[in-house]
Amino acid sequence: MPPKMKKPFVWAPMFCLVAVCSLVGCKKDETDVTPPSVEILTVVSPDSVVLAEQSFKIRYRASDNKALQRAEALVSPENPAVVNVFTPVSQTLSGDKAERELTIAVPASARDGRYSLVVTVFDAQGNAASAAPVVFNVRNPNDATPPELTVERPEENAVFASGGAMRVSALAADYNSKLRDLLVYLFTENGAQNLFSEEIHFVLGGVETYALDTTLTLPTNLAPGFYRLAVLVADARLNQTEVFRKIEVR
Ligand SMILES: [Ca+2]
Ligand SMILES: [Ca+2]
Repeated sequence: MPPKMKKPFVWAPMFCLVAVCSLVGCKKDETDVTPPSVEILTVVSPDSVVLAEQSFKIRYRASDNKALQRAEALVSPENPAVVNVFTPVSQTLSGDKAERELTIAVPASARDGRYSLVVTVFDAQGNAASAAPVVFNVRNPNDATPPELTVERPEENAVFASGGAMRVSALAADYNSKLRDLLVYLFTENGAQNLFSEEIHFVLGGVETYALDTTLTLPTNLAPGFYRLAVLVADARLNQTEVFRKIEVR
């Protein structure tokens, strides 16, 4: 009966596995799938203005059916064109209830505008819940960043006629102290002289972005040759950006 002799050796490992499972509990454990709850207790009102390099505190209350693990505060600008310079703030929690404070520091490079702050709480199983966003304003009185400026028209080396029309289009943006003025100049090739008879000046009055699209008339007495068109934009603290285009008059 040699074949039957082998059976105990085949079944023995499976029996052992079942025995080990019954000892350590291989049946699926009851997993916590209930997220925590969180609410903000001290609210920063939407009209609140926080200066760059200052900080403020926000108090929240959280609870979980089992165990809280951590809280995280994320600040993000409401305007998606603004680069987020805030870093997340994290806080370790324990127990099933917590009432704590988070300190939010406004970076020196934060731009003016509205921001929203979301506090999210995680339990030990990774279930998460977020409180309703808190909105606040940032003002940066130390704006040393010049505006952003892109000139779309005219293109480099575009050709025009003396006395002819020239379409000028540009996009300007400043999210700190905001846009104040936009000027257009036409210089001789060495930049010596502004050739427009009138000042081409757009008063922007504190907008964050401005799209220029205008048609200017070139002076009638331009000799054939190359000229430089300059578009200059200034923010409220007179930081300036200037973009040049070389044009040809034939
Ligand atoms: Ca839970
Ligand atoms: Ca600026």
